[in-house]
Amino acid sequence: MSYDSNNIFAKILRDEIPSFKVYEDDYTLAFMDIMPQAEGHTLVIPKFEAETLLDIPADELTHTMTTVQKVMSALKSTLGVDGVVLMQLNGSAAGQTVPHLHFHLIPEHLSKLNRH
Ligand code: DGP
Repeated sequence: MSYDSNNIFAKILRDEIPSFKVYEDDYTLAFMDIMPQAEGHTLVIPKFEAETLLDIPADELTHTMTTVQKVMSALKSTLGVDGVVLMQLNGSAAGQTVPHLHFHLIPEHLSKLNRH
């Protein structure tokens, strides 16, 4: 499938629309999700033009996962969260709404489990 360079995350990568960036390097960008499922909900994306996990070469994926690991570590230490959900959707049938590969990092607190 051909990559749509007008998708919203491509525009964020080109700084055509604003985002709250938390980490950036030559290969990846991490920024806050505009519709957070929890405080600190962060998205990590490769700069490589991939629509889904099936469209990214292994070396680019390695860079992306390295950033996922760094951001997860930062979320744990700065927010003091107890765990982080890593979520990644491929294709509209799976719920993917933005056609640029992205990883959701959703912080979780143990106290949430204790709420009845
Ligand atoms: P998904 O369903 O996995 O494709 O999730 C897409 C996520 O992207 C969703 O949680 C909301 C977020 N999102 C959509 N548009 C924007 C935007 O313009 N800016 C930011 N920061 N996040 C966005």
